[in-house]
Amino acid sequence: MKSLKEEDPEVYKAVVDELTRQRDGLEMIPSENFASPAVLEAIGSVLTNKYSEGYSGKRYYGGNQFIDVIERLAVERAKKLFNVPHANVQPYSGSPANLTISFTVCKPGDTVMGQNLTDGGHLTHGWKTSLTGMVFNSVPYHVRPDGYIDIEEARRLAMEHKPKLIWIGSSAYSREFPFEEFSKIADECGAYLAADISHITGLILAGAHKSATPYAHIIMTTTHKTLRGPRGAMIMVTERGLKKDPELAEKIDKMIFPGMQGGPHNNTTAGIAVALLEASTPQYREHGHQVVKNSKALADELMKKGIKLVTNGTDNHMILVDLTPFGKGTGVFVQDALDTAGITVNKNTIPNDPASPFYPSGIRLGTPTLTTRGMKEQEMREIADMIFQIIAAVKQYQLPEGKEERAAYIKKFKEEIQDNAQVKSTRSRVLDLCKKFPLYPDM
Ligand code: DSN
Repeated sequence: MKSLKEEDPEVYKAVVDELTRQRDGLEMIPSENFASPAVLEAIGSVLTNKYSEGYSGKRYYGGNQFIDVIERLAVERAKKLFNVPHANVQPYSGSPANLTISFTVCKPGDTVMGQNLTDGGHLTHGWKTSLTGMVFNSVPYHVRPDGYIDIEEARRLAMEHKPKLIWIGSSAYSREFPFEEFSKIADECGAYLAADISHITGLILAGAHKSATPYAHIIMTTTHKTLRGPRGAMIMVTERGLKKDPELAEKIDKMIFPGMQGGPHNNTTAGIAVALLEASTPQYREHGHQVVKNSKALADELMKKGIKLVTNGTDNHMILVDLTPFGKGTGVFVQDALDTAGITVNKNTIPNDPASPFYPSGIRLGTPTLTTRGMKEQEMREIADMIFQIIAAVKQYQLPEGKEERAAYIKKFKEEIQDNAQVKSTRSRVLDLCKKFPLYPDM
């Protein structure tokens, strides 16, 4: 039995390089986070060796006595923390979990409603290229011109199209989700309300965002975002869900296995259990509030410098920057220049984006990983300045209309940006800041 370094030096090197990249850069993709060493240990454990189709105490394979202990711990911790009567911790990730929910409460051809993808929604809430948009009749709702969810439009569409399932919760929305209003809409049209709280789970557990539990019938969360666990997901059924259908929990379980998946990823289940334990501490509560304070500080500083934000601010861990004042489709230039400077963000559509999802006019920023490293408001102000300097350094680049011309232009841009003095000086500022907030110092 050899170590990774001895067995496969190429993979080992890439892993070490990735650790260095994470250490020496500012990871600002709002859906990412740094799992604790305890979570990493659990997911790198021998639990990955075991098959355990079924659920605790009801498995199709022998030898599951310890896997049962782990899955029960994860389930009980989830039920307690989210105050729900049922939790399934086996979904491989958010997309299969959302497919599971859709196929549990809808039949092919039924109508589903979710926030439109280019208005900040998620693919699996009914977008045309996702199975949820191919199999079901998708009626999306949108955000208003001010960037907030258009609750009135959602109500009108729901009454007109009578969806079986309504989604609330999305991937690029920087304001508190109107769970209560959507709960009323779902009740009025007879739909199930599924809250996809993946992005804000950690904030909910910290008390920094309203909980979905009193309002939704079903809750889905991934476990690797603000929760800070391994890559995975959970589906929970609330008291309201059981009131609507007393068999809903069993139906979800059956749709996960055998409907959607085979053997659960037991190493992930253990990591989820650990992350949930960590999330029940006072330190985690403080951390969740700091994530939001940092996000607000970053947003305020960017706006002070004249940068436009969708909804003019944030209530959560995320900021959506509107780059249209610098030209349409400019997200790609800002993303790549920031990346070169060691600040990782993702280009993102903004509501009513004048360009396309591949060349959008915004970038999405987040504070979870920065907060996990221990950074506070002062560092956010410094980072806002770095982002501002980079935007200023690339604002002369404009996306050409023609496809071929575009490819050549971006290639040239990428070369030029390597030698850009502003990008280089920002890179050293990033390195200095990262050194002050070391990541995984014992690894
Ligand atoms: N890809 C995730 C995100 O970045 O928000 C959502 O699934």
